[in-house]
Amino acid sequence: MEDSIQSKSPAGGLLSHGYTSCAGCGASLAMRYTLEVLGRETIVVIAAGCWSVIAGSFPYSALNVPVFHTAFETAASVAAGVKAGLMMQGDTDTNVLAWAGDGGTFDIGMQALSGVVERNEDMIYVCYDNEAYMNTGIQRSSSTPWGAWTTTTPGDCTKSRPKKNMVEILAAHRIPYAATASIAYPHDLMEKVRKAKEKSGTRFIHIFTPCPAGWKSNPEHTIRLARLGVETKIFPLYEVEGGLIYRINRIPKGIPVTEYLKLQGRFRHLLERDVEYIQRNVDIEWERLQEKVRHDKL
Ligand SMILES: Cc1ncc(C[n+]2csc(CCOP(=O)(O)OP(=O)(O)O)c2C)c(N)n1
Ligand SMILES: [Mg+2]
Repeated sequence: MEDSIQSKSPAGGLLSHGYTSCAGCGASLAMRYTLEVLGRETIVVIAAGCWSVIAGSFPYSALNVPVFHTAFETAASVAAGVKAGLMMQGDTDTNVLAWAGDGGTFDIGMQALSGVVERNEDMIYVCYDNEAYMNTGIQRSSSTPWGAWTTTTPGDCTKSRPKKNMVEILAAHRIPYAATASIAYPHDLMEKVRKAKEKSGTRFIHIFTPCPAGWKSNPEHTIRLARLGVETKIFPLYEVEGGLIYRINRIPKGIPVTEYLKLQGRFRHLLERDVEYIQRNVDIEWERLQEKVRHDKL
């Protein structure tokens, strides 16, 4: 099989060796797995963020597919324009992949993304979520979880609001396909990209990508954290068809959240009661997600 995780060079040659991420960067693996499935006939539109740097600066590129580097807030609208241009040329085969971080998706790119989804523009949009504006020095985003330290939520002023639920917002748009994925489960992630590739309209994949620099974690723990995120129920793996039909792809082991939190310096200051608060909220959100699955079966 040409496109397999075991390929010698990352993404079957579409992601070159020597890309300039930090050690243990989860977002790099997310791109690798995504391109493994989408293949060479893909144009990637990258919003300002870590991936603007990881891909390299012109005339060099670590990606062996065409890349359109664009402004922070415009991944979705530029991807829609690229798709329109391809259609004008009669090209219906090339995949258009919008690629943005959590800041470029949950915050500043939200309006463009909402417009694209409402018009059901034909593209795959991937948000690689490292839960802060990492490229500019670890500022809080609306994806940063409650209680986390960032440079704009320092000391006693750690994040006091919960993480925004982006998949729910897109489900409310009745998006044809939305899914969560984690780099610790590459087969599930790649299956979701494959599913998205086969569909048309706007398809959204939210990938959980730990960041050692911003999470103050050991680069060796990136995959462990990506796995613990899922197994603690903090970041469940699920998909939504048509904004209405929910499917959970993996039943989490229900590992206590403390196992996940204790590997990260950004949570070092948390007291026991804070950890209990996080656990309670995780359990409530998990119950809510299960309700949505049950509701479909009625
Ligand atoms: C309008 C605008 N505001 C601010 C910036 C500076 N900026 C570039 S990347 C970035 C953070 C990106 O965060 P995210 O989307 O989460 O990606 P990450 O850096 O974490 O990969 C910021 C604030 C910009 N390029 N344009
Ligand atoms: Mg980010």
